[in-house]
Amino acid sequence: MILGIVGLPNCGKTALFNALTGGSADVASYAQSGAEPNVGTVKVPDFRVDRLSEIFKPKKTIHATVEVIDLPGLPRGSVADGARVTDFLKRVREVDALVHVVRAFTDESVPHPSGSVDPVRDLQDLETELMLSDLGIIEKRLERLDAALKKGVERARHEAEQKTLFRFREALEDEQPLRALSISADEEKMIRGYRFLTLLPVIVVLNIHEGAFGSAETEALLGKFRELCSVATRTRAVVLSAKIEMEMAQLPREEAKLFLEDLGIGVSAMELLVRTCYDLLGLIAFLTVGEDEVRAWTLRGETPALRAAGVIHSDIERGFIKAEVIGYDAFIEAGSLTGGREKGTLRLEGKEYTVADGDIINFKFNV
Ligand SMILES: Nc1nc2c(ncn2[C@@H]2O[C@H](COP(=O)(O)OP(=O)(O)O)[C@@H](O)[C@H]2O)c(=O)[nH]1
Ligand SMILES: [Mg+2]
Repeated sequence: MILGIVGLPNCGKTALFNALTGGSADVASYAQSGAEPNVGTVKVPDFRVDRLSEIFKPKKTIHATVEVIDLPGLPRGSVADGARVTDFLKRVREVDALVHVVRAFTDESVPHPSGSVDPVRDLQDLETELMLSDLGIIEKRLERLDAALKKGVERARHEAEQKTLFRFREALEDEQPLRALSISADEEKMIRGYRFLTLLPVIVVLNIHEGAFGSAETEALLGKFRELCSVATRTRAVVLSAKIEMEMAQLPREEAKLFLEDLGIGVSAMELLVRTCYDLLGLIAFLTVGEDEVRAWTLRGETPALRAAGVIHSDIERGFIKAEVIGYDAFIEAGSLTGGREKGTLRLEGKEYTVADGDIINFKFNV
């Protein structure tokens, strides 16, 4: 899972990156330097892993992880400008979801590229850049399709693609992101290679001033953003202060928790974003346990046991025999795997079994 942090320059992308990864990349300097983007790893918080680790006392405890890339700022007009966005476009094609940071904090010492703080405008400005990027790809492809159709090669396939791209172009010209469209499985396959940016799920982060938590203004703004972002278009809006969170990420865990509570912030930015991301992408975790290792693995929801096995190792998928499964809660209730077996809550499942969030699984395989 890779999250790409996007936004206009100076909106707090690098500050958020540092908050998420506990890193200390230079704020503000990257946009100008043209260096490689910051890349980091976030450990997915999961109390079940912590508890299982206490019970099994394994040699290794491994949480699931999410990769984060702090992408170059995308100023207004940059897609039309071409050259300035090559670096951005190259890196953004790797990501599974976007974290779109929108500046809502005021700070005289931090210049705003558009001269004033206006979150709704900025949200639309960046979205426009993404739409223009997709539109550019579509226009180019349509020209080629036109040429191919004139030659009469693979007519049916090319016509089908053209029809889809016409529909996409119309939506974009109507200022609708592609993720708002319903796309058939066939179309999905046809266009996968283009990696359209407005097809990616988006978490919109309202980056507010550290003193603005819970204020009427913040609530109103969040309400407005929630209206603009909807589940149907695979977009969620959250609010945080990247600057505070960045400082917090440098503190010992307990201290950070107290500090956040003092400020009236329930969960850290890292937890908030990871949770929102799992929810938005329909991700779940299953667990493996033992004396050697307690570990969490990430899966898309609705995944059969056979594919889950493949997430651990292709050999386990290839030689799959059965999965021994017990839910986390049932395990805690039974006190042990043996206890679960006696109660019948630990059971054998086959290849087709749909893995549930929190399942503790032991795969039986033979290669
Ligand atoms: N006051 C305040 N300043 C912030 C906040 N987030 C970022 N900044 C400041 O804004 C400047 C630009 O932040 P940076 O993360 O480098 O922005 P980027 O260009 O989007 O990566 C830095 O000086 C940050 O310290 C915030 O929530 N509050
Ligand atoms: Mg930056």
